[in-house]
Parts: sequence; C-alpha cells; structure tokens
Amino acid sequence: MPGAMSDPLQVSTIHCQPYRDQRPGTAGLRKKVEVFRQPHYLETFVEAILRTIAPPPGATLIVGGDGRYLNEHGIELITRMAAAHGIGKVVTGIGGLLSTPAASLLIRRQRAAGGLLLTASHNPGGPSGDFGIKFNTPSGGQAPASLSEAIFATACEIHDYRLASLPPLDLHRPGRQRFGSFTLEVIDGPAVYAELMESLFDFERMAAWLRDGHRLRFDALHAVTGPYAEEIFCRRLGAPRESLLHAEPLPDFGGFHPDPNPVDAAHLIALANDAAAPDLIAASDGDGDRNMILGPGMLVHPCDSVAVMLANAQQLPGYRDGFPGVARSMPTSRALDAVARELGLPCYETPTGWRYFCNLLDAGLIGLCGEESFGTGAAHTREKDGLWAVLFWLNLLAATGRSIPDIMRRHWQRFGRHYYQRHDYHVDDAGRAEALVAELRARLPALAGQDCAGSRVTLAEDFCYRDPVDGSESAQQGIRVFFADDSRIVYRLSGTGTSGATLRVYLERHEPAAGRHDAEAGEQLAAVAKRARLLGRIEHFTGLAEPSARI
Ligand code: G16
Repeated sequence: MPGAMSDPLQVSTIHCQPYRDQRPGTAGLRKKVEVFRQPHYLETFVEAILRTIAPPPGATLIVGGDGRYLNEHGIELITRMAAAHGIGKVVTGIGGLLSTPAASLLIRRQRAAGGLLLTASHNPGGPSGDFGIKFNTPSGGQAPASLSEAIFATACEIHDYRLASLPPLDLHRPGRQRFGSFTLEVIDGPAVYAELMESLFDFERMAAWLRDGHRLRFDALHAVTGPYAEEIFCRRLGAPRESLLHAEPLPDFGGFHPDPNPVDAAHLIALANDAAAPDLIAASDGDGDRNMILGPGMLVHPCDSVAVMLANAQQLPGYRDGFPGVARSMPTSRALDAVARELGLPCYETPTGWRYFCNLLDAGLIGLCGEESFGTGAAHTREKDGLWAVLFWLNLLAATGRSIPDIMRRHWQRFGRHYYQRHDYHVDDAGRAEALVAELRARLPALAGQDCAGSRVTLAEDFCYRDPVDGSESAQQGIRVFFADDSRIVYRLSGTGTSGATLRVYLERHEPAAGRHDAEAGEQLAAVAKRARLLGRIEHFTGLAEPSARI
C-alpha cells in the first residue's frame, strides 16, 4: 500500500535552470500567473526558501493560500518538496485555504519552522491574474529584507530541486494523512482563528448589538475571508446570512479586484451613501489581511482608523490595558501620532512593509500598528489582520452605542483631522518612474527653505530607517517633503506590482481641532496635489497629467 506507516519516502532530484528574477518585493514574490507557469519556476523559488532556512529534521511547516488560481497545485507541490527536505509535518487549511493572519497565528501556535503563503494579496487572480508566494519566519512575521535577499541569492544558483513521491493528497479532508515519517494535517482555519477572536473581543455584546437590529454587511470579494466571516459573523454572532456578500472563495475572485479601497470597491462606497446604509460596512482583500471600514455616508480612512482604535482601546475587553507603544509606516498620516502624543506613548515610524513592525511587536515595544494601504493589526499575530479590524470596529460600535460618523466627528473635534489621499500613477515603462525618483533625490539638498507653489519647504529627505531592536538600517524608503503650512508630500515606488511601475504620491494636510472636518479630502488637498505634481515634475517624467487612481 503506498504511503504505509514505515515506508521511507522516495525522493527524486529534478534538474532545472535558475531564474534570476525571483527577488521578493514589499511582501514576497509576486508575478503574473504566466510567469509562475514557466517550467520549474515555483519549484526553484520553493527550493531556494527550503535551502536557505534549512529547517531541522521533523520540523513543522504551515502552508496555505488565498484560494487564487494555482493555489491547490502550489500547496501539493510544496508539501512534496517539504517532505523531501525532511519536514515532518505540513499543516494547511481545508482546500488549502488559510488567510494570511490565520497562517501567521498558526505558525506561532504550532511552533513551526515558518510558513509558505501562496498569495498575491490584493492583486487580481485567475489564469490571467497574479500569483505570489512569501515565506514567514517562526515568529509568524514576513521574512525580513536580509532573509529575502538570501533567498533570492540562493534562487539564482538553483540547478536542481528535491521532490518526495507521495500518494494523492486530499486537501479537503480535515484530519491527519500519514505517509511514513511525514504527516499532512488539514485543519479548520476559520474555527482556530475565531477562537482567538473570542478571546480578544466581547462577542456577547456584539451579538446583542446585532439582535437589537443593527445591520452589518461584510464583503469577502470572493476571496479567502468568506468562510472566516461565515464562522464569526453568522455562526458565532448570529448575524443573518444576508450580512455576507460574495462569501464563496473563487480562483479568479469572481472577477473582482480583491483590493478593498474606494476605487476597486466603489460598490461599497455607493452602499455607504445609500439612504438605507447598514451601520457597518466592511471588506477584506484576497488573503484577508487588509480591511475597509465604512459607515452611513462615510469611509473611515485607514490612517484615521488606527488612530481611533488607539483613542478608544480601553472600551474593548482585550485592550483595556492599552498598548506599550504604537507604529505606523512612514507614508501613513500622522493622525496616530496625535493620539499617541496625548496618551504619552511612543509612536514609531517604519518603512512601508508590514515586516518592519514585527521586531517592534516581538520586543513588546508596540501593541498596535497600521498603514495607509488599508492594513491594521496588533500583537495577536505578526501580519495585519482584516477581520480583526472589522471586529474591533464592530465591538466599538456595540460598546459605545455610537455610529461611525459620530465616532469620527468626535475624534476630529478632539485631535483635528489629517486630510489624506494617495495618488497612484501607473506607468508601463518603469524606467520613467525610477528617473523621477532619482531626480528628486538629487535635488533634495537644495529644497529646504525654497518656496514651492505657495508654501516653504521646511524639510526634504529620503527616509532611512534604523530598526531600534536589531540596529539594521533600511535606506531610500521614500522621499518626504514637509511644508511650513503643516502639509506633507511623500513619493515612493510601489513594491507590489507585477508590471511597469506605480509611483505613489501621498498627500497630507492637518486641519486643527477647531477647524473644518466635514469636507471632501480631494478638495482639501487640491493645492497640495498641485504642489506634488510641480515638485516631482510628474507629467514630464510619466506623461500623466492626472493620477491613474486617487485612493
Ligand atoms: C503589502 C505590505 C504592506 C504595504 C503594501 C503596499 O501589503 O505588506 O506593508 O503597505 O503591500 O505596498 P506597496 O506600496 O509597496 O505597493 P499586502 O496586503 O499587499 O501584502
């Protein structure tokens, strides 16, 4: 019988040629599906990961994905390769589905040697979409830059990989499948994750809020969070089934671009602006780590969301003792800093990329962090966590009895409002965007003190981060320019795209507590946007007079 208990695993060595384009970006290796379908492409990268981390014999590995096209194929392949490398157990979710935060949680719980997550996050799926893979360390967090570079260097030298011959795997049958010394364990990811959420939030109170007739709409965009939302909102909180939209995970996300933002999820903005808008509207992305929060007539910008969470944390059972400190990525608005200042807490500023928060979380320096790119999280896991953020807001609404617009207005009256917008310029020729950044960088020393479209530059620099825990330095993490009128512009290139380049221009202007808070962000930032175009000579370099998207 194949795979009987004491059979030694049969391992083959397969010859291949190295690929030299497997350098991970902001969060893992992301490429078009057609790139991943080249002969041995995925195998080469997985072999590079396994050789670089060199897990001890018998170690456990968490392997899961967001359900996009190639997900199950990738999980079966990684399982066979892991077995060939002496891994003792691979743990995955039913159907190979694991949200990114759930995978991070499992890595920590199972004391695994790490995790391989098959996701391109918010990028589109399907055969013509994107695929991706990233390695998370035993702490549950994304590989630091040094490890990613080491994996890349190894990938450039791969000429063969190892594959164990196993009988057909059943990713849909919960439980253990044993093959000699190797075990595949399929677990119920949503149940494990929901239990943790029950320890952090007041489920009784949230269930009562729903019973009282308050309405919730959660849109899973046909991505990984559907089964998690069903377990939490419907089974454990008693929300009616119509609270969930697009809950069935599909390999092409049903055609959705699974990025919960005002452009790609415009239907949720329309729902929020409807006269009969639900009390809480929320969404997550492909792999479940991003979140979008809306209330009647209002989107809660992620920069504000993390600030409101900090200001109100004591209302929630899991966070009554507050946080040791907080952090945000550099391009994220300074709304969080304003609250931290009032509470006397340190507020760290990191480069873009969730991985930079992980050292701070591991060292206990922070307990809450967030990014403008619709990511918010805390110390329960080492990834940002979409459903956690939705539950935070749901619990806050239930605990205070207030509406989202009411909470936001009170917040701005206390701390002022940081009007904020990100303008993305997509260019096919990456060289043009790189040239813009290079020119701006060269002009930096001369900028301070200059007048630029109506305001004086007070500071202009290329952000360099020194990690306070391990002392490592990350240079050239975004060009930031501060102005005398308390506005700020940040320029950087996206590290998550799979074609051309995206120039991200982040605009921010502070309106004091006594000022006007109910205006439209685009209108309030029009002058700063014009200044950003002039200063960066955006049209000259990109040929674009207007951004491709305003987020
Ligand atoms: C990833 C990172 C985030 C980052 C985002 C956007 O998120 O984990 O930290 O903010 O990409 O990065 P970029 O501006 O370089 O495109 P995700 O949700 O895609 O894994």
